[in-house]
Amino acid sequence: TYKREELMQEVQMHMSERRFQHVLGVEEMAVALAAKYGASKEKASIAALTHDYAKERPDEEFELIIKRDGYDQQLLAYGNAIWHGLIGASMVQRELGIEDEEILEAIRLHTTGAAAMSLLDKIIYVADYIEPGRKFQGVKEAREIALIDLDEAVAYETKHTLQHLIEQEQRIYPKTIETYNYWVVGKA
Ligand code: DGI
Ligand code: FE
Ligand code: FE
Ligand code: FE
Repeated sequence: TYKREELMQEVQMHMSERRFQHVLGVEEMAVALAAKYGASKEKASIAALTHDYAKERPDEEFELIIKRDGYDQQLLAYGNAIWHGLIGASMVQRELGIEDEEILEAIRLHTTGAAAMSLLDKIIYVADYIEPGRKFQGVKEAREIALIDLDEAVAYETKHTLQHLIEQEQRIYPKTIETYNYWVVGKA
């Protein structure tokens, strides 16, 4: 196998028990979606287990990396919500030794999505939204759609997340808008 137990332990050490339970829920959902849509279950498992690996790192650590490693300095205007996947993927690579580019890309895109998403990217993006522990208005409908049409589930999640962010007057990351334009408005 791919040392799932070791990976789980490593991830568990870096987060609260509550968040770890979320990660296990995402894994369960991602593996189920991989089976349904014909993706690698092993890659789905690894990406799911590591997608929020960096979520509890201090802001100062992300800020240092953004300034040091040639990231777009506009990133400094955002926060952990945007940093933990995009920059977290590089921590997963360096600290957990995961070199599979498909897995790293799924981690990078798991919060914002993108216009161009691989099957694995979509699976992690959607699994994160509908894992069994999630409880919010609309999650039941999102789960139903995900079993029928993965692209529709990407669109549903994107639209509802953006609506929620706008209601809260949160700063919208350009990639989030790119995802909305492509998957909700139309594949122009
Ligand atoms: O890490 P999780 O809580 O499991 O979920 P996530 O990584 O999908 O999302 C983390 C947060 O990021 C969530 O509250 C929604 C938010 N988010 C998504 N797109 C944007 C965003 N926040 C801002 N400010 N801007 C965005 O474009
Ligand atoms: Fe996340
Ligand atoms: Fe998400
Ligand atoms: Fe998550």
